[in-house]
Amino acid sequence: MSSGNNYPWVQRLIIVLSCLILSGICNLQTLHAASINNLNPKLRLLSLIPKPTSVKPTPSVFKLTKGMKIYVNNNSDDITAIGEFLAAKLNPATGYEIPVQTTSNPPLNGSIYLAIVNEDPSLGEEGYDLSINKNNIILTAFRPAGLFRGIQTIRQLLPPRIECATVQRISWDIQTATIKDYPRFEWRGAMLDVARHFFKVSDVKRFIELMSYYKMNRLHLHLSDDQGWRIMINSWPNLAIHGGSTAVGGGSGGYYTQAEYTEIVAYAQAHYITVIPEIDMPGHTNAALSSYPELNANGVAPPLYTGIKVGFSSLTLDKAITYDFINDVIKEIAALTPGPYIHIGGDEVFSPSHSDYASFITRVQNIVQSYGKRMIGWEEIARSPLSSSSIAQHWNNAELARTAVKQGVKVIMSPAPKAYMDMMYNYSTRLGQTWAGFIDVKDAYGWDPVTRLSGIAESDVLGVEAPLWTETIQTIDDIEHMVFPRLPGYAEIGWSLKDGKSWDEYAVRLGAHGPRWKALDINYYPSPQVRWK
Ligand code: IFG
Repeated sequence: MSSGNNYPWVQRLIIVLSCLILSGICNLQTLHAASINNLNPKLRLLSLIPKPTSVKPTPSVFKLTKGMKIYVNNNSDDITAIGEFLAAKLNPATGYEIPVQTTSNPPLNGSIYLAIVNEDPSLGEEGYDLSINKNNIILTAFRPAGLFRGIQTIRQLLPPRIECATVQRISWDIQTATIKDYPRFEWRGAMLDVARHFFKVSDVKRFIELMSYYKMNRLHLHLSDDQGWRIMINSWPNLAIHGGSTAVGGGSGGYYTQAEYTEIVAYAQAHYITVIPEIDMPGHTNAALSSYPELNANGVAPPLYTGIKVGFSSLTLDKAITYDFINDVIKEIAALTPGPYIHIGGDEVFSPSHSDYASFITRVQNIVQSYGKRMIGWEEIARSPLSSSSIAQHWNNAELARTAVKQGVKVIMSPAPKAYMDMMYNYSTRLGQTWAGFIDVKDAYGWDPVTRLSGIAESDVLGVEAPLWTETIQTIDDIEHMVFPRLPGYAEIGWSLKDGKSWDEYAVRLGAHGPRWKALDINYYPSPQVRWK
């Protein structure tokens, strides 16, 4: 009887080869890991990014040891989850299985102790005190977010190979020190444009993971544009089904179901990052207009658009259905978004008159507020009277940013010539655009959100956000190439003290993060402006 079993030796060969390849990958990973510079404990302490408010080294080291424990001072779910987060970051490379336990006693030898203490409001929402002693580590904060930010510091104090996914046989030593740290600005963010090209949930989670390593706390998702509508709206399903079916270049596009959007929001929350959804309007709306003929002035739906022009589309401001559409969309997105913000775009729309545009923004602001959210818009919204609870995002027009501030509105600083991560680094960059100029690593670091524009005071600025527009960006590798090494600089601009900042000093610290990015398998641009360790 002929059977598929005529060549048992072939199957055996396949099994042997598979084992060799698999072990090879592990060995390769081990070889790869062995090439990662461990740096010495003191250098790691002096290479923290963002630079802490205050660091006082002391002359000893603490070592992670097998059998160590993580203790938390109260067993609330969020504090325990932070302990578990830290354990999950330490276990793979150490091979330890670090338990997280609750204790009300003082920290025990060899342990890491996480505690919420309510005596020190000066630490605010995200500040922390980190005391690294020869016998234990004590991390305290006023709020859970502060503990979470402090954990990122602990990670950076360990050898870079702590970020490897396989067991590394090295000493897990940390320079002893006392650190007091808290952010300068409350808004330290990045924007991912998932409309020009769509990125699946796991890519967005990776983006969140990498942002959180540098204490960023705001993820702005650009969910709709001319080329794509990326979130299901149950009352207008064709927005995603038709409007999400392509992308720049004509690819297959995609969209998040409401469950997937909820999954992204939850993952961000676990990293103490607030998600800000943007539905861009009235411009940048070809995907929506193409999905519903009735949204168009002439009742005819335009074709889907896969190019990269801007400014050609607009909702029909004098049609009642336009405001039913906006109300339904914002209602559903507000219900899915625990954060207090809804971004309504407002950029690059040229057909309506300034007064019609202003009336539109006023109506949209009322809709957003009716669902208990604060409206954010690109700075063009300053052409309309604004509630002081609304927020303007500066990108390209200083006058409009100042107009917003004059209305008592706070600004998020995203100056295109400094913060647009889709700008090429230099001539050699194979991805990105150049309309706002080149932004090399040094340019990305060398500016301040308050002095960037005249007429803007520190109290007017919520903080900084670095957008990654994706006309030319298609994969997570592309994202990582444009975001690293520039993102840590934005994170530092948002977190660290302004005084005493210098590129030369920062560049040395940044160079010491190359080994961490190798361990994290980040596809970073090895800029010649930095001396990589
Ligand atoms: N400007 C557009 C974006 C994007 C960008 C690319 C804003 C607010 C140019 N609007 O930036 O949609 O196309 O660099």
